[in-house]
Amino acid sequence: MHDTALIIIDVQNDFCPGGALAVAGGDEVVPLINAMQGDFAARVLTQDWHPADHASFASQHPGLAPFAATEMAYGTQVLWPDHCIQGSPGAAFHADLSTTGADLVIRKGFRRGIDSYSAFFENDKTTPTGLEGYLRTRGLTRLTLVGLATDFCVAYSALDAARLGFDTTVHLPACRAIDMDGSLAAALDQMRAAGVTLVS
Ligand code: VGL
Ligand code: ZN
Repeated sequence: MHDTALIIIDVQNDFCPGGALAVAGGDEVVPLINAMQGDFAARVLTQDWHPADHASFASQHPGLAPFAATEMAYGTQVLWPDHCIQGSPGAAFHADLSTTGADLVIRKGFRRGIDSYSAFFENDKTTPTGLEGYLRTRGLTRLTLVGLATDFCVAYSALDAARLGFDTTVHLPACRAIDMDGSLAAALDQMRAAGVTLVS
């Protein structure tokens, strides 16, 4: 698979059991992802990387609680518990995730006023992370996505990848979801409709 990159989304302590925004079974993806890494021409890690006063944190919105939705300049935003604060242990990759073979680490969500679920664009859907150019200049036209969380950062990344014309697969056994208010089912439907291959 000389043209296929493995995109490993946000396998960080805060998304694993015991973390600030724990995803059920989040740590279970680690051995699966480690076993997959050698099968790809490139490995890209993403890392959610927020300033302590990030606008996606409910703590920045007096009167609003985590998991409530609010309107931002760029659209509806779910408010989260404080998580993945730059340099904190929660923002570190899971200790057992193999990172030595990574070709690239993309950090996202580092601007205070805007969240970034997707590995390609911030939540305004226009500010790029640079990942598209990196993949294109390396001739990586096919992508397999794994990691956390299926219904947020994995889905947003897969939908952008498909829209950009990458041949996009999500390998669901190596993903886990937050799944609030039907968000997992909705994300799976959207990905299918966008032509993303879902492996289960
Ligand atoms: C994520 C919510 C907030 C994710 C990141 O990685 O799916 N979800 N920040
Ligand atoms: Zn985040």
